[in-house]
This record gives sequence, C-alpha cells and structure tokens, in this order.
Amino acid sequence: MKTPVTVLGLGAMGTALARTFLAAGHPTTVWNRTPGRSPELDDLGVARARTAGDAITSSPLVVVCLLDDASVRSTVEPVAPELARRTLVNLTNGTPEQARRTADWAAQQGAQYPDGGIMAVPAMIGGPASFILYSGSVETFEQHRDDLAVLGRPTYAGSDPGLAALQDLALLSAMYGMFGGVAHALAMVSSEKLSPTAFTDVLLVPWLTAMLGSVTRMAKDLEYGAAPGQAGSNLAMQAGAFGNFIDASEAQGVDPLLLRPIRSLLDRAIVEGHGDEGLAVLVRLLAKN
Ligand code: FVH
Repeated sequence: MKTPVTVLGLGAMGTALARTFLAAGHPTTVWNRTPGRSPELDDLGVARARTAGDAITSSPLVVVCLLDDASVRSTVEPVAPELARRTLVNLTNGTPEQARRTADWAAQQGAQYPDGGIMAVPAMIGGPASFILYSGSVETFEQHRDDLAVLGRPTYAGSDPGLAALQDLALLSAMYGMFGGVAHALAMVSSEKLSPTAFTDVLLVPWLTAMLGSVTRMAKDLEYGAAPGQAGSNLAMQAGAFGNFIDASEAQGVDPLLLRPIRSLLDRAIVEGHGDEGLAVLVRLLAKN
C-alpha cells in the first residue's frame, strides 16, 4: 500500500498536491481552515478531517502548504503533540530563517522536518517540468523520496534546513527580474501600438532564449574567474547603451523605474574600475559580504 498522506491547506497549490497524491494511489486526508474547499477532491476519494490535529494523526507523512509562515505556525503549534514520530514537509513559501526556526521547533516535538520549495505552479504539479527543493536530514528525504516524487522531481538542497528556501527565493528573484524586464519591454512596444503578442512570439522569446547563454557565462565567471579583458560585451559598453533605454522610455511615456537600479549598479561598476569586465562583477557588487 502507498504511504498515507495528509495535506494541510486546500488553496490552489494544496488542492493540486492532494489531487496528485490521490491520482498516484496514496490514501489522502485533507484539512483546510475553511471547510468544504475543493469539492472536486471528494469524487477522487479524499478523506476530510474536521481538525488539523485529526488530519495529522491520519498519516505518517504530513504536507503543509498554506499562505505563509504565520499561518503554518498558527495551524501546527496548537497540535504539536500529534506531530511526534511523523514527518512534516513544509511546502509553504518562506525565508531560510523561518525554515531553520520551524526545523528546530519540529525537532523539539519529535518530528522529522524537510523544508521545501515548490518550483512549479499548481497546473504543473505531477508533470515533467515540476521540481521541488528539499532541505534538512538526507535520511528523511530518502525515506520519503518516492512518495514526494509524484508531485515533481525531488531535489535535495542540503542538510541546512534553510537551503531549500534560499534557493527557492533565489530562483523566484530571477523569475521576477525577467517578469519586470518583460513588463518594461511590453510597455515600450505598446507605446507605439505594436502587437504585444507578435513582438513576444517573434522577437522577445527568441531573444531571451538566446540570452540564457549569458546566464551560464555569468555563473562560470563568478565561480572560476573571468580572463581579464575577455568580456565580449564589457560593462563600459553596456553602461553606455543603458542610458538610451531610460531616455527612450521616458520619451515614449514609459516609466523607467525598473531600469534605474540596474543603471545605478552599472555606473557603480564603472566608477570602481570594472568597465572592461563582464556581468559577473554585478554579483560581487550586490553581495554585501
Ligand atoms: N500558487 C502558486 O503558483 C505558487 C507556486 C509555488 C508555491 N507557492 C506557495 O504555496 C503556498 C500556498 O499557495 P496557494 O497557491 O495554495 O495559495 P492560496 O490559493 O492563496 O491558498 C492559501 C491557503 O492558506 C490557507 N490559509 C491562509 N491563512 C491561513 C491561516 N491564518 N490559517 C490557516 N490557513 C490559512 C488558506 O485557507 P482558507 O483561506 O481557504 O481558509 C488556503 O488553504 C504559498 O506559500 C505560496 O507562496 C504557490
């Protein structure tokens, strides 16, 4: 028999997690603060618990996916004794410090605690592009790897419980940087009534795809060091062109507020003598220690 699983939280993501566990044959118990959410799960054979405590005692593996850290704590702390000898997997978005604090707390309750970061939207759960970061005890990760694999590729992030959250937030930061750049680009082309979909399909997506090579280059230069004077697109050149992005945006009636911090960083790199280097320098300028 497949491992019985409890899912605490039936928001968009918790519902997708519960649906996927059910589809994979796991006896699945759910609890949600507001009862009766996601009625479609009833036809799939879900068991609904009246309280969070009842839900936890139904399964050795408890997955919690709520809005934020505060909602997790207010849900599990009152039922702490029920968690002893169970595994609590926290897939709620949070900070590394929150993960470490909850890991310490869970250990005091006698629970195993992998902290996780879901790298998927609900529709992707259970599909080939979904992966989920986990940190904490590697033994606990291995014990439940197969159970958790039905949700997305389980990816071990390290024994420090904060490392899944750290990498989750780093990945989301990169994603929002891209979304911010895309929002600015679409505002620029929309200022001339160009078709956003044509621009995106024909130009933007191929351009961003081609630029992924520069992302890899940045990481390599950061890790291994770049050969001096070998940057094909050095920062002095980039800073020179960057003013045009801002001037053109203002002339088109587009607020360049998302571009200005990047310009400041480029300017700082030039002032500090990095004009002939590449983008990896920006990482060093951002890191405070
Ligand atoms: N949806 C997504 O695209 C992303 C993908 C990556 C991971 N995130 C994180 O997953 C967490 C849950 O996200 P969600 O999409 O399920 O969020 P909602 O649909 O808004 O559901 C929120 C659930 O949290 C419950 N809840 C809120 N406050 C409390 C509380 N104080 N006590 C107990 N439960 C609480 C809420 O219950 P209810 O409003 O129905 O009673 C929902 O079950 C999140 O960390 C994302 O960042 C999702």
